Amino acid sequence: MTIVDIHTHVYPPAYMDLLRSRDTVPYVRTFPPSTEERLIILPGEDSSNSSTARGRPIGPEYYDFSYKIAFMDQHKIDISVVSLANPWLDFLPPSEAAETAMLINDDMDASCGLYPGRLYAFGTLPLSASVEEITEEIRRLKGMPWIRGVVMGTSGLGNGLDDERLNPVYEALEETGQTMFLHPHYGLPTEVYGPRASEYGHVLPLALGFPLETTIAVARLILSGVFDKYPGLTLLLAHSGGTLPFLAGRLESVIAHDAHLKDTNTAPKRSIWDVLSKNLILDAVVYSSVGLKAAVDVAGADRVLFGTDHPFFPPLEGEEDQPWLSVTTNYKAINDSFGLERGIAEGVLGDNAVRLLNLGFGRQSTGCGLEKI
Ligand code: 5CU
Repeated sequence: MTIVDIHTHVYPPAYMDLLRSRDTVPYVRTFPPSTEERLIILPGEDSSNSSTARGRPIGPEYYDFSYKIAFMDQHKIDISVVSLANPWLDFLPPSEAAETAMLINDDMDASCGLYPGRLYAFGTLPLSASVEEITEEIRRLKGMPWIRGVVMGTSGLGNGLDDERLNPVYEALEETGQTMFLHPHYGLPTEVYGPRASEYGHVLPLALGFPLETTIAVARLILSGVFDKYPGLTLLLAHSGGTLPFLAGRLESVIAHDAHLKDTNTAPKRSIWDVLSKNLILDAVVYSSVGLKAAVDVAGADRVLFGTDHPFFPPLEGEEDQPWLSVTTNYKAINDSFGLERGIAEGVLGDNAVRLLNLGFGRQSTGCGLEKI
């Protein structure tokens, strides 16, 4: 069995330099008297007075590829498809974006090459640059040995993913056969969390804001007809598609009842179920068999892929040497859901990723992740 982690992040050294040079979100700095570096990336987390709510500690597990490999070994992961973590290059001035994307992508590809067959990557796009520069980078990525697609947030060129100016980007992704890994960052407007939000740490924005952001972004893409126009476009959705598996029926029904869409003949031509089973791949980063079974129900057992979200959600203090709860929970959900149907479990754990992302076979697993739990 090959175990593949398709949702695993890194901030390569060139990106760390960028974060350390900044003093507005996103940035990395220390808060004396502590000498520990902290990473401040999420909208809203800059203003908290509490040190444990203000960003998160950042160490070499975020930027040193040898830590990624050690984490993989600890958790019996054979292959990882790494991606730059949020907020990618969204915040860069247009004049710096294209060059920085090339630097980061070259760095990612070369780092994967140091561990042949164990690391692949999703590239990063210079989304504040011109559309020509973005599509040029997509075509350049296609020629890189370890790159298998691109990671993207939900803001697109600034107006979201249903922006028609993105059509050349979708066209280039479809044409080059590269998967777009859609990942949240911006969440919901912070007011929805209320005046007591900071008392609740990161729970509301991460547990709910992230998946709802993804759900809305994909719904907008479907409504805009992007999948009618680009039927070969493939998106991998973070966190099992947010709440899309649960709400797909409602979305479909509301579309069918909308007089405006009917009058203007603008309803998407393909059903959501069809898009889910042909254009969307869901990760298995959902931490329960309830969510995982819903993901498999809507996308199909051959389109759900194991992931960890490493290095986010590390063990809390005192548990550093233990297997990561965030990982064992996802292994357990796979075992609880499909332990008796090994073909499905093996597909979700790695075979699907190998096939869909053309990973070839990594070194043989030293053990099945399920045996860990
Ligand atoms: O803990 C967090 O803030 C995050 C994040 O920003 N991005 C991510 O992918 N997971 C957790």
